[in-house]
Amino acid sequence: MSDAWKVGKEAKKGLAMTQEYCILVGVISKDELDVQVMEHLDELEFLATTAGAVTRKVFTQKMPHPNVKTFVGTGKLEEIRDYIERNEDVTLAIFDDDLTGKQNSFLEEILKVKIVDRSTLILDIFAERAQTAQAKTQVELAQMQYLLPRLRGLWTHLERQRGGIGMRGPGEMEIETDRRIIRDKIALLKKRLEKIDQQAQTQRKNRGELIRVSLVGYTNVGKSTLMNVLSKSDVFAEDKLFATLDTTVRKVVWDTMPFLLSDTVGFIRKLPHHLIESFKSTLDEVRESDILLHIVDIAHPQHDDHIKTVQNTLNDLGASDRTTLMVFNKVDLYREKYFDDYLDKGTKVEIMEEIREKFSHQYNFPNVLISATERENLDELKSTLKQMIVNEYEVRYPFQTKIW
Ligand SMILES: Nc1nc2c(ncn2[C@@H]2O[C@H](COP(=O)(O)OP(=O)(O)OP(=O)(O)O)[C@@H](O)[C@H]2O)c(=O)[nH]1
Ligand SMILES: [Mg+2]
Repeated sequence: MSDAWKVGKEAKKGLAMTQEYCILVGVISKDELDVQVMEHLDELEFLATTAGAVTRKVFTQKMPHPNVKTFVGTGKLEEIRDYIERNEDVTLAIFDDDLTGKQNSFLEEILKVKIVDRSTLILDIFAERAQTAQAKTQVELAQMQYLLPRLRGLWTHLERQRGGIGMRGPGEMEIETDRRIIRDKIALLKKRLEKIDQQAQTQRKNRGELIRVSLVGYTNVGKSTLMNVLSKSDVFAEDKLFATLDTTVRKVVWDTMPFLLSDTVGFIRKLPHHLIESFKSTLDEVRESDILLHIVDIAHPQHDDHIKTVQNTLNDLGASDRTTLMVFNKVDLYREKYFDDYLDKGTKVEIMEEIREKFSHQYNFPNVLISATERENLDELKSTLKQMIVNEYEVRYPFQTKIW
């Protein structure tokens, strides 16, 4: 039977997901290495894939900073326009840096395709992934706040489309009206969030005096996978960015020791500022944790950069002083990528020990190397974490020998 005969949910879903094809555009500044930029653009491509678009071509240009009007130089813009004209299936151009309203409408006029910047793309993915009222409200708030300062530039474009002359007066007025609508909406969303936050706060208080452990880290490093392994739960994990948006908290009991384990949204480079702001309440779980498990994808070539991004974000949240265990995950993938068949087992073990040693010097935290999917070295992770939790309980309840 052909697909056209399928009715109901499945068919509808298929129709909604008509394949979009895109190009990516990035500017390389002087102090960035080419390989670094290519990896950043790989990440942008991964974001595009997560949002459902297939990347046709990547354009880069070396310049000190993006052009205020055209983003890339005029020659490069011509090249991009030519490409888009020759490839009719391309309907979307994604830019690696944030665009002003003006740049956005100018580029749209020249390239005649949908223009999306990095923040908009991330916000779009977040909007699609948001499940709870809290996440939905947070994303909408961030979207509105992102839009507000860009409104004028976007409007100029609309005015021109309508003929311009004679439109300036009403146009201005409409910008003001739109601004007011957006400001009102922002105020409303903030109020709604406050209410949700209060409920969440009460919930957190009701959880009593258990030690709280949070999984933090860059997106797609395996936080949810580890959450499932450690708490035997069923949290959504997927090889896409931002699989998790809402915080999940589970009570875990090891032997007789109870604690709370939470999994939360992953971090990423250049995470839109408004998004961090509006996700602050979701991230309260991190801020109020006693122990952080900082998960790192050791097989990712940019893992050092990822660690820095996570540390900076934790710093912004005021959670950088927390007791931390660094968990280097995906060692199986690391071996697959970097070890050749001729290495004997002993050498492999030695290399992994050296890496671990290097990390211990580089970061002032204890660490373990594991594979969450292959369940490798989980005993060491568990016993190290358990000891850390016991220590926290002892600090909190110094006069009790065993509080659980
Ligand atoms: N090879 C390998 N893959 C892993 C390992 N741990 C997780 N993965 C895979 O990595 C992908 C991302 O895992 P998630 O658990 O969704 O990652 P996350 O950190 O929760 O991601 P976000 O919620 O998107 O921030 C999935 O496809 C997992 O199967 C591991 O130890 N080895
Ligand atoms: Mg996750």
